[in-house]
Amino acid sequence: MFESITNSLEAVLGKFRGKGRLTEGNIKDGLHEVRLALLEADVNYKVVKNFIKQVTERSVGEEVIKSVAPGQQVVKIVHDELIKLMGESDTSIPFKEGGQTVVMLVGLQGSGKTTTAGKLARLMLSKGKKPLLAAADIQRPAAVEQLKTLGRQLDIQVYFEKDLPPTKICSEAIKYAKENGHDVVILDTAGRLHIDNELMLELREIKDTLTPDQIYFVCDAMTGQDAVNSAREFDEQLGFDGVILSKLDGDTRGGAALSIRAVTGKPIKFVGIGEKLDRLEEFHPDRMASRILGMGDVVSLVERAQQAIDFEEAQNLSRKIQSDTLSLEDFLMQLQQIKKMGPIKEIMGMIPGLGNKMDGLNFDEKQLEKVEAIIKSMTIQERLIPDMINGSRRQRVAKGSGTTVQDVNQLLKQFKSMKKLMKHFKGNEKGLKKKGMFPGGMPFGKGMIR
Ligand SMILES: Nc1nc2c(ncn2[C@@H]2O[C@H](COP(=O)(O)OP(=O)(O)O)[C@@H](O)[C@H]2O)c(=O)[nH]1
Ligand SMILES: [Mg+2]
Repeated sequence: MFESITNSLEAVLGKFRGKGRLTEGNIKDGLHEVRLALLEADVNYKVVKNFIKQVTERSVGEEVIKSVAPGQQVVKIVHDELIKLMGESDTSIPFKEGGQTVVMLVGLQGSGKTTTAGKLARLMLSKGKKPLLAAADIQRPAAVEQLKTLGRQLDIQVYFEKDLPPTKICSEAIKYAKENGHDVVILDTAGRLHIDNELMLELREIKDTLTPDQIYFVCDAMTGQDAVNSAREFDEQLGFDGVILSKLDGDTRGGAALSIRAVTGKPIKFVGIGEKLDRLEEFHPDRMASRILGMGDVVSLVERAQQAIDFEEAQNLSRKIQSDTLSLEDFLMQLQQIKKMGPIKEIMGMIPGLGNKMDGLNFDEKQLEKVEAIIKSMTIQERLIPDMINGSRRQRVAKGSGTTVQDVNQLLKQFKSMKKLMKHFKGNEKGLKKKGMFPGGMPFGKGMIR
């Protein structure tokens, strides 16, 4: 999902992240590239124009927060504006108290209406509803059979009557629902390859006769701007309450997801992410923005870091690393700051590129506590000059921290190799800074946060 837009935005924003200082000039250059990336993703050009304007205003105007690198801040602004673009999350289906809630699905042929009808019915079933599906697409002979097959899979009834016009099928279905205790009726209507008068007349007749409670426009995310244009047409000619974006699993560019709300003013309620009936998800703009930026959840990470990490202290540390005077005391402080950010596993999961590789890995929080206990059992002098911790001192520290001498040995060894690693980076300070998640490239142990 979104591979291509993610790759291009990642490249552009990566350049921002490397920058120590932002000027109006380099913000403009960078955002020019963001603009190209969005256009390439088939985002509506008016939407792009407005988007860049918003981001520029905020980036140039925003006061630089002390504890976050300026480049990170731009990423956060782009992220926030992406969310705004997709609007407030609105995934509710307003069900009527008593009586039948009628949901009508409309859209072009092949956009995914029938599949979505099945998915919605399944979802409603899981919410304790008793849905009825109505097969009102008599345009394609196979369409009724397709819906019936889905109904059988779900054990949900499908209403159809031969030789009746679509409006009549729908009204009969609602009548049947009333008589048989169905509280929701989902109307699966016909589409055409293109919008034409005949289709609109048919849909308007159903709408005017039955006044459905909700009309959802189903469109194929993979068709990008075409989907957005047909959404606009349907909204103007028929009107609808929300969008269901199907085939997002095959969408590498994200253009429809990003523009449809801004163009129609209607929320995306659900997204289809596969052919199977359980592949329907609620649409959450914030999660979508993170996915599009391909950053795990770098934004929450920055937010947490803002809260937990003291910038002055971080700079101080960075200086110490560079002058090779990092002590176990500093290390302890780092550990405590990381702990403030939350459970390690959660933090790791937010790191771009690491997130999904974390499944199955078992992070032992206790290990961190052990390390903390060991360092706390050392005297200040020992923390500052670890080399002085000889055999008997190791025994004392182990006893004091409730660990073993092996544990103490291991920590001291790890600390030593970590320092060696940093010394190696010292000659290549730029590299370290670039790798660093935080100002000054503060490393968290052995390549833990990069
Ligand atoms: N990959 C994928 N395929 C989908 C999704 N939704 C629908 N499809 C496929 O798109 C094709 C057209 O769907 P259909 O429901 O018949 O569209 P309709 O003509 O609007 O009723 C079918 O082959 C579906 O399996 C989705 O979310 N992901
Ligand atoms: Mg269909």
